[in-house]
Amino acid sequence: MSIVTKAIVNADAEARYLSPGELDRIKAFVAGGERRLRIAQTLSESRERIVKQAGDQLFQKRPDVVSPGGNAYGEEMTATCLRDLDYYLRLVTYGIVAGDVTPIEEIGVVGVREMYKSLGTPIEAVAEGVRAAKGVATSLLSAEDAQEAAAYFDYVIGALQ
Ligand SMILES: CCC1=C(C)/C(=C/C2=NC(=C\c3[nH]c(/C=C4\NC(=O)[C@H](C)[C@H]4CC)c(C)c3CCC(=O)O)/C(CCC(=O)O)=C2C)NC1=O
Repeated sequence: MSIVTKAIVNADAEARYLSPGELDRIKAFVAGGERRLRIAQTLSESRERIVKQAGDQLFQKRPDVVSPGGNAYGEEMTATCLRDLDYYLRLVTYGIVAGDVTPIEEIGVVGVREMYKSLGTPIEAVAEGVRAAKGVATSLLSAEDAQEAAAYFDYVIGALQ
């Protein structure tokens, strides 16, 4: 849900007009729209590079995950691991566009610990991979844009801890 939809749902639940505070937040959301779209566009266009470099950094830091017995060992499993990093990058772009972490939460965070536990995937290594993706992604952005994007990566990293 975007913050616009959220504000409308909340206001309608009480059959009231949007409050001045809600209108202010929507105003800020709209004013930042171009910036958020620009960030999402850069990250979408650079997704292959971001995922590749994040994967390289992760496997350098955590060679165990791609070694025999590791959860991402073997070509297919390594590809699945990189796919998960791509999933999280995609969800981060959703959050940035929506100006809200709810899409990330609903699609990729609810139940994620249990899921990785049942797969035998070391969740802290997934978090490490997302942290690496954040580093690569923010290096492609201006300082201001990087700060905005970082918040969504941080949300994912926090959820994976
Ligand atoms: C968009 C929301 C979404 C997410 C997040 C998601 C994750 C996800 N990752 C999975 C597997 C996996 N995920 C990994 C990932 C890793 N292993 C490691 O050691 C590394 C630390 C890490 C990469 C950073 C691996 C290797 C598997 C396959 C595990 C297996 O089949 O045994 C699976 C099991 C099914 C499958 O293989 O596709 C799911 C559902 N699926 C979704 O739809």
